[in-house]
Amino acid sequence: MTAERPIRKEITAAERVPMLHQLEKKLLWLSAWMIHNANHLRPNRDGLKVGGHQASCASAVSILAALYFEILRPQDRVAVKPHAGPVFHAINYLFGRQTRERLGTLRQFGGIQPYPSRIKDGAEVDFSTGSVGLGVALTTFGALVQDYVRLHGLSRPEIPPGRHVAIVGDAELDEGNIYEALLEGWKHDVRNVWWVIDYNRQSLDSVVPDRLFGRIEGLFRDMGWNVVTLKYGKRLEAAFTRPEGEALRRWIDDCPNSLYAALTFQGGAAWRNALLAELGRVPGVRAIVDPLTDDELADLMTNLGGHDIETLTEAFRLQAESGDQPTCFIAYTIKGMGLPFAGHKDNHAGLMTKEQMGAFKRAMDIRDGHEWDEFEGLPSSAAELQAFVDATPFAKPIAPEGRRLSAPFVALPAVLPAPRVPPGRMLSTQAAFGEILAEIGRGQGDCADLAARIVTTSPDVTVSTNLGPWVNRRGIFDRHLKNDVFRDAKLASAQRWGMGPEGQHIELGIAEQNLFLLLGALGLSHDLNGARLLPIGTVYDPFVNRGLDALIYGCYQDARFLLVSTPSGVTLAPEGGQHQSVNTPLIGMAQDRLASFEPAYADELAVLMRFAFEHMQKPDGSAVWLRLSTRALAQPDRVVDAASVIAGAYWAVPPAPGASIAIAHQGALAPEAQEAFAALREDVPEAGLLAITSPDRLHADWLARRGESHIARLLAPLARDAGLVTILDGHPAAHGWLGAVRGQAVEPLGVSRFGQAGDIPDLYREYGLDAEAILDACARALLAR
Ligand SMILES: Cc1ncc(C[n+]2csc(CCOP(=O)(O)OP(=O)(O)O)c2C)c(N)n1
Ligand SMILES: [Mg+2]
Repeated sequence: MTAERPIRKEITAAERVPMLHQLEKKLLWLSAWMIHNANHLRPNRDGLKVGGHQASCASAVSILAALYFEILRPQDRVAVKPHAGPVFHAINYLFGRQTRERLGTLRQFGGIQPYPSRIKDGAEVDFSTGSVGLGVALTTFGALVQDYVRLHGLSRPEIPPGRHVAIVGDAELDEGNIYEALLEGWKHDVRNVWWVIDYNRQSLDSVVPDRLFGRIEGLFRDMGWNVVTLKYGKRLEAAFTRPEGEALRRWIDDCPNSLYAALTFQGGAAWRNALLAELGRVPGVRAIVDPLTDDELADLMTNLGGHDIETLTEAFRLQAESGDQPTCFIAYTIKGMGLPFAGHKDNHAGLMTKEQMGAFKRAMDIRDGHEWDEFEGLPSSAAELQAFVDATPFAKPIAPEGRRLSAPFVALPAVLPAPRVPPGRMLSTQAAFGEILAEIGRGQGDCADLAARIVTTSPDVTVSTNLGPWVNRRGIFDRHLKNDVFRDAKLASAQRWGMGPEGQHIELGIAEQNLFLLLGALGLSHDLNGARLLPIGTVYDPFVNRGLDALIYGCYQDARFLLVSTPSGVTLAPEGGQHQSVNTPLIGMAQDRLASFEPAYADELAVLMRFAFEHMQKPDGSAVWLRLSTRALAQPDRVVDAASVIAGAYWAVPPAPGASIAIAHQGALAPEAQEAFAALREDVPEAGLLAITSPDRLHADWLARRGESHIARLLAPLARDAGLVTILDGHPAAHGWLGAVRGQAVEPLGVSRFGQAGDIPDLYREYGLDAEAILDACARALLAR
């Protein structure tokens, strides 16, 4: 009797290759099977195609196998191209971090998402992907944030710095945000990033893509990146070294995209015909081609770098050993490699038929009923393979709590230092924001912890959004110490901007998508670095739209940040229509995981900033958005009701019971509402004046609690048929819904057309925002009763 063979832990690189091959094969099977199962083996109740991307998965299995089972370390953080989601989950399954049951739930309600999702797929997902280009760029900002955390001494000492890796679909390189991120990464000397491009144009080097790729390669190099091109695998490289093998290389190099793809799809006989037609008279090529069967020839001709485990692991290892320069790997692949539609141009959404799947299953040696088995159909024993997987570096946990790290709560003062406002002082919310932040920036007393964890950022609007005084106190972050030349030369400037590793403001170029990607990365630092940051990003309100997809993406990842958008609305008057925002209050209401506010006064702002710092840290909290203004308002002398400001509204002047009308105002239009209210009161003394700080919070609370909601209680004293005149410097639909709370009629005032240059009196008149327009609306509301 032979005892069970002992499993050797230490095996050589050469011995590892066959094991990696087997795992690669398993990933190909499991990803295809997950998608097949979702489409063909679950009941379909609505007749819709379930979908999935077997070809995109097949394209990336070798790259992912090489990375996860050989190269990645626990501290590395990865963005997997969206359409390789099933491969990612199959990998976690082999690591024992995903269950067999869940593999069967791909694209099912409550199941595995089509594209890796932090909030829905759990702790193994480092970065969500789906909107192409964003996940790739996020790795650059993730690396920047890791640098920031380490240089500020906030990182966990037992966790070494990780590499930020993106597995990139080649089409993602068409997204402009990629190039914005490359430029910003260069400016900040971001290192420790790898982008591995799954270059599956299903062809090699027709003239156009080749020249295009030359360009892209050049772009990466210009930005200080190392570029490693993995075009051919070991077997083709070996063939090229044989006598006249260079002729074969030239032929493939020159083969147009479409022809290479078509031959890949057609298989060995077609390869032979094409080769013999052109190279049949080259004896060296005949010597390579003739001894091979059709299948062997097809294997050889499709032996590209991105499908060759040895080529991939060697290149990755070499690069990992040679330092932390950002590196782009261009890995040539075939879309659908190993599947019946390999190379077919229409294969992106293609699914194997039941018959094709049957044949594939037989070829993979999978027995009926064993489709989900971890190591079914592989030559090595399950025990050997599991031991191999368990001994890979990535199998070790990054920390006892798992991939999602824990980070303690940052202590906050009971109240934030509010600006000094002698009654009647004129102050805008934007100026107040600058003052509050600068005061926190002193880092005194109970603000010390808070000041240390705030990190600000702005896309070239730092000074014009009043971050200047904070930056003067806390400095600009730079990996390298740099002097302020103006200060050294004693040239007068209000901005004293020293730069160094201790700085707490990250200055960005003007691209707003980068702002939101950076806020996303900073806002995940507690999870990814185990160090909680309180990021604040400032931007002009209209240009939130310019970065909107990246903002939504940040929210989708559950990143925690404070967005301060200012100035806003037509109130910024002389700047004109492109700088005047209309739709942003509606975005604030509609965006999940983003609590949006628009305060009118400094005391409200101080309450909301404190709320934000707390809400950003709560497990059930979210990011926060404050829409501010440059219009200075006379500050009230009062003690504000913090809970109501946070809930979204309070009565500035409560109505008498049964009142027939109320005016509700938001943000910088408070004076117009107050003026109109004073006039209204002369005729209707029971009227009320409602100050709204957040239609978003009011609306969400109303949806959740209806009659018990904050707004329902606020409106309860008014008569059932009372009129509500509402006003904000933004789209009136933000308030239109208030009529549904208790069935009262609403006259919503606001802006629904592009703004234009002018002064406030002219613009408020033109857009119906002045006291007269409010009184007209009151008259209409009262008449309509
Ligand atoms: C911003 C965005 N636009 C469009 C899409 C729809 N879409 C999904 S995949 C895809 C092409 C992906 O090609 P590539 O990145 O090369 O991936 P692969 O070939 O590896 O499947 C497109 C346009 C998307 N997901 N995101
Ligand atoms: Mg592609």
